[in-house]
Amino acid sequence: MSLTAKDKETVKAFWATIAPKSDQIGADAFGRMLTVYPQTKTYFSHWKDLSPGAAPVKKHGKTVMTGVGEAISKIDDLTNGLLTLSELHAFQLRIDPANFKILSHNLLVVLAIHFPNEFTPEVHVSVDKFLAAVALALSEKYR
Ligand code: HNI
Repeated sequence: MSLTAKDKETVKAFWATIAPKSDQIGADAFGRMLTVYPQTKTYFSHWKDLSPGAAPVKKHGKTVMTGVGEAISKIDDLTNGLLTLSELHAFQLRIDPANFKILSHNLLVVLAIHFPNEFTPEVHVSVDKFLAAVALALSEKYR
């Protein structure tokens, strides 16, 4: 299931296309995750307002997108590139890695909504593979 050169090229080009809307995509995907999969809210119970559009939800959506952007820059070696982030989620935050898949799914949904023309079946496959590889790399430190 490794990313081909073509997948990497497709992901990079698509990410460049969505870059201007990155903050909004992150906020929408993250807010959607909290609403549709309420079990994910347990990690953010220290926030006052967990509803879509709330300030901390928007801010963290942006943070996650920065992480995804970093993953793109390390796309050739995600395991090493995301090691620090994996350690943070595993040891400090203790995020159940099942949640990485849930967030990835929500990101795909929001990308499809915002970019109906650019999010072609071909892009869908490559971005899905990329996010699965990111989730795997983030899960690295759990074993
Ligand atoms: Ni995640 C913090 C990236 C999935 C819960 N997360 C971060 C930070 C980045 C990040 C970047 C900030 C790190 C720092 O401060 O140094 N997270 C990512 C990425 C993904 C992801 C790239 C998946 C694509 N995180 C998730 C998921 C959950 C999650 C699925 C829980 C459901 N993350 C957190 C929590 C924090 C966090 C909790 C700390 C938030 C805070 O500020 O309190």
